[in-house]
Amino acid sequence: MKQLLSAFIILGACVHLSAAKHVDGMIGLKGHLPRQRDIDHFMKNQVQSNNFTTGDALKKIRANRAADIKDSFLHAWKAYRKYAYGSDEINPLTLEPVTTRNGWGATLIDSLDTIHIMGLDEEFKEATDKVREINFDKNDGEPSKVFETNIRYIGGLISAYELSNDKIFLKQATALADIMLEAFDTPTGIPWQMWDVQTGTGSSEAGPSTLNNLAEIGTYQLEFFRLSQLTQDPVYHKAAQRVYDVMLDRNVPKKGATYSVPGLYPIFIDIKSGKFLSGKPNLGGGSDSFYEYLIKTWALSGYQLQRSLDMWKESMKGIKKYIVSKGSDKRMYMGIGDDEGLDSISDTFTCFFPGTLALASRLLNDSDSMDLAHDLLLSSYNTFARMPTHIGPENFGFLPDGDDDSDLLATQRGEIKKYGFYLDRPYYLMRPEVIESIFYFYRITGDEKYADWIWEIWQGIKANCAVEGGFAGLRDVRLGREGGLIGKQESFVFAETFKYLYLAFTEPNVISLDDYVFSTEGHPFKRSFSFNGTF
Ligand code: DMJ
Repeated sequence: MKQLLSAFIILGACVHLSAAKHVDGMIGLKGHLPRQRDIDHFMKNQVQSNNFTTGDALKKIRANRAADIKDSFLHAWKAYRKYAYGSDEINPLTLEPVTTRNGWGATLIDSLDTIHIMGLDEEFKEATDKVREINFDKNDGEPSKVFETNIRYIGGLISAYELSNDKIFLKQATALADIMLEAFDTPTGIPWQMWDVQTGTGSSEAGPSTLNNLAEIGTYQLEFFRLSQLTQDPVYHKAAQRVYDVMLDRNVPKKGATYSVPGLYPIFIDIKSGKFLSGKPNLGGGSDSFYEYLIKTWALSGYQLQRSLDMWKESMKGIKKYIVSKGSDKRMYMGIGDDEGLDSISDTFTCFFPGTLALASRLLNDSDSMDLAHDLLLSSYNTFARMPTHIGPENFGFLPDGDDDSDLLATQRGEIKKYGFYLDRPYYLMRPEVIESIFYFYRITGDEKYADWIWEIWQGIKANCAVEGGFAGLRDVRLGREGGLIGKQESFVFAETFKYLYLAFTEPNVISLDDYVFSTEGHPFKRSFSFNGTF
């Protein structure tokens, strides 16, 4: 599928619109290119605050906190290094290596940029040598998720290259992306959900073989854009943009159908027809990073990918109207909804959204969105802050303001009264989303209060999740360690959870939001202000 395409000059007097549409995804939803004066306007909108509190005492506290988090990261890394080096994960309770994602070393690669940012030079050098040995042509023999391969491996390698400039990472990212492009060779160009590297066949995790979901078709645009830029080969960007072409071309919002609100997409899609199937729109698992990548891809491209911005704006209208809902505790929640009504259930995945919305509000200079982002941050943080462990559940429900609570169980009513929400799935898997959103608020406002929130959550994580093999999950965040531990430590613990924890206490110019865009897996990619539409 890989083919060489000559570079196109997109901007300028001799723009060839139809070619641009097919090659670069540069045409906006309504067929327009960004205007230079819009780009100039967005360039002025600084993301990070200029108002961070200074002073020696605070500096010392923050440095101690950063050092504490780094020590714990190192503790987990050393356990992985000792018992499971080069495998995808370590079971933090049994200390056994676990193969979950092709067996190429998901934790090794997902951790690289955090190791670099923390200044762990020896560990970085050793890990680099290990990366050199990986052969992506072979795997453990099991089909694996294309989405996860992209966000953890390709994203991790690109980011390691961004920070270290070591060409091995770009070489390996390209080698792997070339293999994964085969998974986009479908009747529509929308990728398979699962890909078997050995046999070169696609499948779905469950249900009909051509089933995929919104997040897993729409979370390539950032990595593939950056890879195209770095390699000067548009093939990756073109494949990722084609997903948008097809989903927009073949689906028209229609009342009474699964896709009824413009910009709010159902979760499930058939990759063969390119048609949406079912699954009420939401911002949680199965959908989340699709929306996240609209605004981030636009920002990463130096404001050139106008269609992504148009899609984001359209989605925002639907999100504000049908997904965001006031709870009985007067906090604003993110439910599951469309013009047929709202399900008042949410999950911790949705909690990435306040941070992304705050970022968008700074990029677009839109203070109304900042207010909403803050309201949503409060309910997200509350799911952690109200627990005795300072750690929130995987899934939670709320009662829309003014609704009758008679459908709820007595325990749920009791929890709503006590916490403002009830716990639906009470476990915790060291997920980063709440910390991530608070991190954005810290960097955007400069308000030390947010760093303190992160520190409080970190105290809960350290007290409840730290074990010999790293950091385990909790069965019940109400009970903490006493309620039982889960022997699972996903690679995102190293890529995201520890990165956001640490960056809340470094100097704010370390991986500034004005210089980098974080991928959904927490991998920073350099923003390209000079990008002119040409690879
Ligand atoms: C991460 O792998 C990514 O953030 C992904 O988009 C969904 N969430 C997990 C962590 O919870």
